[in-house]
Amino acid sequence: MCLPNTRHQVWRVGSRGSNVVQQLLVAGMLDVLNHSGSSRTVRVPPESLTEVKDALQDAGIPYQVLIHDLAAHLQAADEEGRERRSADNSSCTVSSCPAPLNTHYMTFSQMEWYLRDVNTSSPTRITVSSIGKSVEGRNIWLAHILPSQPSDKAVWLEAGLHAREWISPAVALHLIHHMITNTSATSSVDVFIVPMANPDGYVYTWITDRLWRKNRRVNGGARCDGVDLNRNWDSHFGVGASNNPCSEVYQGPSAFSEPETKALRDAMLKLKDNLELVLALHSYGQDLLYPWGWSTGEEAPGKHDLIAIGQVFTQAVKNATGTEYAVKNAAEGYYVASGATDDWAMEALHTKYVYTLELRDQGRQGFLLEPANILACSEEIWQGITQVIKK
Ligand code: 0X9
Ligand code: ZN
Repeated sequence: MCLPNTRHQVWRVGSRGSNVVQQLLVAGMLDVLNHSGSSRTVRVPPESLTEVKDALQDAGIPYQVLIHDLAAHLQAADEEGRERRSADNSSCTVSSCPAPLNTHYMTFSQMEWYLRDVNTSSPTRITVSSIGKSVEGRNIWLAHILPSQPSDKAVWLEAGLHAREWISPAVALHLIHHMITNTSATSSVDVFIVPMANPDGYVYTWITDRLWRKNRRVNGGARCDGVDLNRNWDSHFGVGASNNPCSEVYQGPSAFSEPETKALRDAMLKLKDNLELVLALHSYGQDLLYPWGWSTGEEAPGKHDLIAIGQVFTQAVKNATGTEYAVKNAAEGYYVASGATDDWAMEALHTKYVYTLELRDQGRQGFLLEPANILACSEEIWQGITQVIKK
């Protein structure tokens, strides 16, 4: 059997290589696994090994092979995980899950069991509904956590848009749980949470390829599947993204070509006038990114308030667990990339406080973050969000 990522390698590319790396990413020749720090860690598929090596050598950029066969590496890591998982006593039983899991990541089915259970058991606190279906027909669930008094303020949280960033939906589910068990913190706002915005991609990371990022669109006529849902929103569509279906940052044939982004857009548009905060949960980096992401040349409206409230958030996180998050501009701190949730919310909805939150860690485990982080990561983000909501 040929596993995905067989003979893919992971390389560390020297600090001056970010422009070349960006070009190779857009050309579909590699996948960037980190975005901050001095060097870039990239996954290089076997068919591009020579071209990537030549491009780096031509530019005089040093690189180092960190992992020679990613499939073998992931399999070894999974075996360790499997042993640990079997030692865990899961609180989900077949088709029921009364609380989100702390000791391991949840499958999409387990997430659905949990959402169905809370919807039934806490009808005065939460309403769960489907806002649309994915390419493969899975539901995109929206949890509306109800305030205890009528409110005209709303907060929107999106999670799981990138399939491999497993900590994002895990934290979103814990936030839902905090909000329905600790009613006072969000008693005066309507909170809307989409805990899993890309269910097909997520299922694919469980079954086939743990490092899958995009959705599962079959790109007619192309060799490669998937659209990067954080390049598919109608905000400066196509800037800092790729029109090559084989790229990890493939923007899709047109803005909102994907049912997942359309469903999110339509649900957000209904709340437009009340939305005060939009937060997109991603990983990793421990950074709170504010717009714009599409350009380094223009300042986002209310930039100083975005930074000030961002600092309230990062300070609360630090007070909770000691974890350091940094407030950065998306384009300057990471890279120029358009068509993302954050820029669209700011541009089209005029929401004042819009961020992309890159959760734990800073790259030691990266996308393969140990589930032992779920509880503490959720707790610190919960503290950050409650402090921001109070302001
Ligand atoms: O590249 C992204 O979509 C985000 N980083 S991730 O590693 N989770 O993929 C950052 C998006 C920041 N926002 C914009 N560039 N607009
Ligand atoms: Zn992401």
